[in-house]
Amino acid sequence: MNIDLKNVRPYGDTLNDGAVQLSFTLPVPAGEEAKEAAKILANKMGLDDVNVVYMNDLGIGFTFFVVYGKCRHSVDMTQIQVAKVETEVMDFYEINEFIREKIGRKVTVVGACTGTDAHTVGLDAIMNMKGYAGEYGLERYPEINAYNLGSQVPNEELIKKAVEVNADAILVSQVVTQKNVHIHNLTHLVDLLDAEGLRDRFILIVGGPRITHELALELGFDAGFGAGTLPPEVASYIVQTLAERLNK
Ligand code: B12
Repeated sequence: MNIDLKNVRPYGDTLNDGAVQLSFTLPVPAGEEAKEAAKILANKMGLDDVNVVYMNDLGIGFTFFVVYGKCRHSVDMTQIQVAKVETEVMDFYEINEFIREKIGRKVTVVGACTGTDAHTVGLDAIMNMKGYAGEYGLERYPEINAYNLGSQVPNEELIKKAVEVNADAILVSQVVTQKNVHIHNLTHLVDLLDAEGLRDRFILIVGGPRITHELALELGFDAGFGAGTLPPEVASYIVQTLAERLNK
């Protein structure tokens, strides 16, 4: 199939037909007027041939819609550049073998949900023994010493622990982004590390559903991992980066 990468459009039935499905809720009671409002809104969003295929009265003056339409926009893929973690992802066994061969000692990591953030599920997915989505967490790796400090850890405490156990990597989780609290928190951590002359001592990683590698780099971190990250992706990045630094 010949895809024009300069003009990529959504695909439904035939190439470039622009077919899109969209769902949203409007704060108005269900009815013909609400349906028309949904149509007009979808059209304003860039959809032609809008069809409201589902309307559900949520019972409290709110209505949920599913609409189909044809998106009139396209994107030029050839102009897109995204900062992303480039290291090759290895599996559990390859990572442990890599550590034995290329690093020759155990790798130590310290992780925490910092500031006021109490969302531990994401960090646990990466660090916990039992792991996530069929992948073991870092605590399960025989060649990794993993310290999970849990939730609401002050940046000062995280740094103190990282220094105490001579960590190779610091793993920060930030899930809440209201009022940019994650930006303040992450910037504060980097500032503290800089002030204490410790920034280059650690591989500094941040993860969370709203985190991108690009944002992490902007904030002075080495890498950022977003939604759906798996433990071996993080472990692969840590060990390859560490081996590179040790061999410099
Ligand atoms: C469970 C949950 C809670 C639980 C948390 C329990 C716990 N022990 O974690 C409780 C009930 C305590 C809670 C409280 C709150 N929550 Co809450 N919560 C959620 C919920 C439903 C799921 C989060 C989750 O567990 N996801 C599953 C994990 C596996 O995914 P993940 O976090 O994205 O992690 C993956 C990646 O991001 C990445 N990752 C994450 N961390 C790290 C770290 C590293 C180092 C790496 C490499 C990767 C990585 O890897 C993970 C695996 O792939 C979300 C909504 C949602 N559906 O996402 C809201 C949500 C996160 N909560 C929200 C809010 C607002 C709150 C409260 C402020 C509500 C309130 N007003 O009290 C409080 C804040 C508490 C606090 N002080 O932090 C908002 C955040 C909005 C925002 N962007 O700021 C959300 C998005 C809900 C919403 N739509 O409004 N919450």
